[in-house]
Amino acid sequence: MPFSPRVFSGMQPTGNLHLGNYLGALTRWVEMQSTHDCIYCIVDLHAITASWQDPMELRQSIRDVAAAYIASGVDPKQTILFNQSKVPEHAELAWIFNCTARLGWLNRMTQFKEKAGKDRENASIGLYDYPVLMAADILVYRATHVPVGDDQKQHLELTRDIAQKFNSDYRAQITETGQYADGQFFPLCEPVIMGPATRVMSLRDGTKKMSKSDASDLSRINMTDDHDTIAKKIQKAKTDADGIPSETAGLAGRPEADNLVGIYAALKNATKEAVLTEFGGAQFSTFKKALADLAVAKLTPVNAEMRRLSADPAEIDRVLTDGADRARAIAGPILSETKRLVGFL
Ligand code: AQP
Repeated sequence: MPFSPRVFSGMQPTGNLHLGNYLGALTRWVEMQSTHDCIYCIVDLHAITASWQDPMELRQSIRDVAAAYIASGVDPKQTILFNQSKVPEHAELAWIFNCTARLGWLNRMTQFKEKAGKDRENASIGLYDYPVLMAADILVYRATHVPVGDDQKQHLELTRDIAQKFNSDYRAQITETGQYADGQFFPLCEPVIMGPATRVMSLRDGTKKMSKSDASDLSRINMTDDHDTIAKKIQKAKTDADGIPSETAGLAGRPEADNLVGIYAALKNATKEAVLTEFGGAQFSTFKKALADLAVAKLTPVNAEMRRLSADPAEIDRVLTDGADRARAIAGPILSETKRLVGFL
C-alpha cells in the first residue's frame, strides 16, 4: 500500500530561533501546509541532550518557539502543532529503534562529533542517541516528507536506514496480514531541502553554520531582534575586500559574500543569479543596506506577532495540548501496530 504523503518536522527549544531556522526550515514548513498534511513539533526531549536547561527557561522557550511557528505562518487549526514530551509514543518508539539501529551507524554521525567536541566522554547518552529519537519522531507518524536545513541530511539518511532495517527484520510479520503487501511498514522518508538558504552561515564566519549556541550574538539574526539590532548585525557582518560579483562563479571561495547573497535571495524568494544581476559591481556597503532593509521588512512583522502571541501563554498552552491530542490519535495506533509486529503482547 503506498503511503499517503505526510510531513513532519521539528525544532529544539534551546534558545531564540534565528534566520537559519527561519529560512532553512520554517518558510518551507509554511509552504507545505497548503499541499500536505503537516505535523510540526517543538522537540523538547531533544533540547536537554546537549546541555542542562534551566527548567523555567525551557518552559519559556517551548512557548516562544510555538509563538515563532505561529507568527511565521504555521496554522495550528490546519496543522498539528505540539511539544514532543506531551506525546510519549516518540520516546517509546525510540527504544524499539535503539534495538534496530547499529552502533556503527551512530558512530558516523557528524553532528554528535561536532557537538560533543573533545569532551566526548562527558557527552550525554541522549546526545549520542539523538538521531534515533529523531527517526522515531518522524516514523511514529509514518511521515513521508521532512523539510529541514542541509545540516540534517545525515540524520535523515539514518532514519531511512532504521526504517529499512525494521521493515526487513519484521518482513514476515509485516506481510502476514496482507495489509502491507509490499513489506513496507515504515516509509523511507524524503528530506525536503530546498532554496538558496538551506545552510545559512554565521555572520562572523562564513564557514560556520548560523547556530543558537554560538557564543557571539553578532553571528546570528534572532527572530526576536528589533530592527536596529538586525541592521547593526548586518552592517557588522564579515565580508571581504572585493565587491559584489556579477555571476555566481565570482562567489566561489568567498563564503561570507556567498552567505549574504544567499540570505538576500531567500528573503526575496529569488535566485542568487537574480540578486547578482541586480547588485553586480556594487560595494558591500550598498548591498548590506539593501539586505538590512529587506530583513527588517520581512522579520519585524513576524517579531511583532510573536510578541502579541507570547502575551497570552495560556492560549499557547491550549494550542499545544490540542495539538498533542491530535498527534497521539495518529501515533498511538502506529506504535501499537509496531509493538504487535515486534511480538509484544
Ligand atoms: N544555519 C542554518 N541554516 C539552515 N537551516 C538551519 N537549521 C538550523 N540551523 C540552520 C534548521 O532548523 C531546523 C531546526 O534546528 P534545531 O533548532 O532543531 O537544531 P539545530 O540544527 O541544532 O539548530 P542550531 O541553531 O544549530 O541549534 P543549537 O545551536 O542549539 O545546536 C532544522 O531543520 C535545521 O536543519
